[in-house]
Amino acid sequence: MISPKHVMLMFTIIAPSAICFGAVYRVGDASGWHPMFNYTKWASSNKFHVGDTIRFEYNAIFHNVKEVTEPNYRACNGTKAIATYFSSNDSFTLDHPGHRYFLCGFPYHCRYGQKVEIYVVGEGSSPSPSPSPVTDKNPANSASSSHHIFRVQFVTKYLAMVTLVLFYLF
Ligand SMILES: [Cu+2]
Repeated sequence: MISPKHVMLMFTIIAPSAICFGAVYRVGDASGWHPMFNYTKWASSNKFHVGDTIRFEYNAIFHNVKEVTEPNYRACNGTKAIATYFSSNDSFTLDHPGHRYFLCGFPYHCRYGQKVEIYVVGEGSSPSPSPSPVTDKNPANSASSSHHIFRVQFVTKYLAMVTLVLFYLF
């Protein structure tokens, strides 16, 4: 039998978890990863937290992803990249706070806008609101749906765990 106490307990456990699970952002949303897109504007319209994931999707014949230092980002210099990725679907978990810099290493692509700076805020800084309201602003945005799927997966796993705990407690 489920008493109000049990319901309260479940909410106490679930409520904080709903805002802690990492969101998944497709870089450029529906536009993906290519030149002639304002990734600075895109990045500033999202708030990235430790634990979130960013995903670059592109045609590997025409593009790649290079993580670079800040000076090389400013200079669009991909020759001394920290790492280069070219799978056409590269995900990065934002595992620490701070700035990360990515660009496309194909000639002139960075100069035409194919570069993105990601600022990651720490877990401890300000109670993180769910980023969904931001991504939901654009209904044509495919990223919000994939992002949502991820969240649902996590919540489902978490619910299973909570059910197990409750089973042992009561
Ligand atoms: Cu490119």
